[in-house]
Amino acid sequence: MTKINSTPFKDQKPGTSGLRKKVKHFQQAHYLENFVQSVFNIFDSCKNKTLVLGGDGRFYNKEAIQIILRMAAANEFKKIIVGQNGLLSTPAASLLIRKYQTDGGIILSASHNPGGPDADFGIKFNSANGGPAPEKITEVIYKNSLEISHYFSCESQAVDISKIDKIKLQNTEIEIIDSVIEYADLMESIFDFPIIRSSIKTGSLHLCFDAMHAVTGPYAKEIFVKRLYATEDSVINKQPSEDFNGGHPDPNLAHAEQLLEVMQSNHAPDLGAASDGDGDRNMILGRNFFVTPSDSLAIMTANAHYIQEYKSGPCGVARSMPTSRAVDIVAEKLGIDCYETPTGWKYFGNLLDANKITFCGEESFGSGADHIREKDGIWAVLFWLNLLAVKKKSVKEIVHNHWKTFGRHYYERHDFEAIDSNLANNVMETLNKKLANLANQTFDSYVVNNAYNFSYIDPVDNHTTHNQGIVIEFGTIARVIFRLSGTGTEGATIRVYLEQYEHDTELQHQEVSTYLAPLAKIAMEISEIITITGRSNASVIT
Ligand code: VG1
Ligand code: CO
Repeated sequence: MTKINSTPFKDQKPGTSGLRKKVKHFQQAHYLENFVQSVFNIFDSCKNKTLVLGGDGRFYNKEAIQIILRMAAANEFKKIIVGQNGLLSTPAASLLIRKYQTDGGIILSASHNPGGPDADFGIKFNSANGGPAPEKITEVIYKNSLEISHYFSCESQAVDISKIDKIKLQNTEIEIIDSVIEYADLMESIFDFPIIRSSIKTGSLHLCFDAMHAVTGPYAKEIFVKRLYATEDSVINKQPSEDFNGGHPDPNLAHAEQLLEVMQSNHAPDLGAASDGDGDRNMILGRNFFVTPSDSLAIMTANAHYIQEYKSGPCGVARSMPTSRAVDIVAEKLGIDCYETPTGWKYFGNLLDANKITFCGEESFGSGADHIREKDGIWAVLFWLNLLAVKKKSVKEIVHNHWKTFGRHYYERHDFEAIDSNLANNVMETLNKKLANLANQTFDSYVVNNAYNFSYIDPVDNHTTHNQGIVIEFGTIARVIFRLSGTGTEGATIRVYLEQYEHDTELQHQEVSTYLAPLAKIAMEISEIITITGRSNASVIT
């Protein structure tokens, strides 16, 4: 064991989902090591502690795993469970932590951000419940990172993680496992595979899943092709690659171009789906039809009883604050609680652990349930497949019927990316200053009834989180929300979320951006984004 002196980096505060920086930033001497030791230091002693370790396979994944293994051995961990070849999807990591009751896990991923030597890398710590470490832990990690004076490592050859094996590194046991089978088994225990399989076999259900050259490829092959008999070509871009084949592994209409083309073609399958770099996000498409993630959560909640596992309906649901209120209406009808949390999966953990919710979701293409403590891309796809197989309706029909029953929440997110941080902060400050005087002001035909900076008190442990985004409500009909992203690696990103409810069935089939244009105009006017940042258009609209 070697003790290596080091000095703190001041920028290791975990964001919405772990620490994310450019690869080159992580490659600075001691940078990764300092953060990892800051994580290890949350334990009084690492002896007898076990961890799960893996990542989405992006550039620097392999090197980082070797560094962390050497540090784990020097810190005298009892055991580290590593994904074969260093690969673990985020949902699979969550499953392994829970199944093997480890003391937590380290997931190397920058999720939907691009990969490669000039792109992004990230590291997340998950707690023993399998979920992203809650704020009270990330605050300790950050504090540790500011006080660190040394870390421990050891001399060793690279550990061969390409084969299923158990190896000793000093006194630490390293177990290399293939998570695909275990994850697929869990999915098979939740969903009705025989009914999906028979729909696929008889040709009444076709699927196209886009793994976006990211981590879900092997999982998708095992589940959709091997266990559900979908054709080989139903899974596209299935080979994980260090730079996601030069693409942006973000499952949305802007980045999943190939899938979009398939779903718009004459012979489009019934369900199109994609997942992100680390496999926790999902996009759901019907034939020539896009399902807004907020709607997906509402539809899952309304249709849960069609799935055997959820036949008695969810016990409660949760959504992140900027996620549309579509699920709230369903929850009200079902007579269950609906929680509104800050952005980021870490806020759902307590609610899931306390059995207050069964499903949760975010507008950012994330949905999940109580089977693990992360959002789960393939789970969401299987939910939809199972639903289609049981209901024998198209994706579009299911969504249209949902709107007819519950009304439609038109929804759009406008991202202004890579803005100078000072200017972005200026936008938020300007908004904050206006809040007190916004109530009762009228913008066109919209009247502000409430304007506030969102805070959250966790109903389980009363932990309070402030400054989670600015909300301007126009009654129950419309909202605009502004917040700064916590996952970017370049300048700041301002996210503007637009939501408007339409009960009139005649008006539920408009073009989204046309329908929301008046609201978008008001959002720009109130926030002064154009004047302050000089940007008149969003970089991405999802
Ligand atoms: C974004 C999304 C948020 C999500 C987070 C992590 O965060 O908006 O909903 O939980 O990414 O997703 P932000 O702070 O940039 O808005 V992932 O798939 O990166 O783990
Ligand atoms: Co992700």
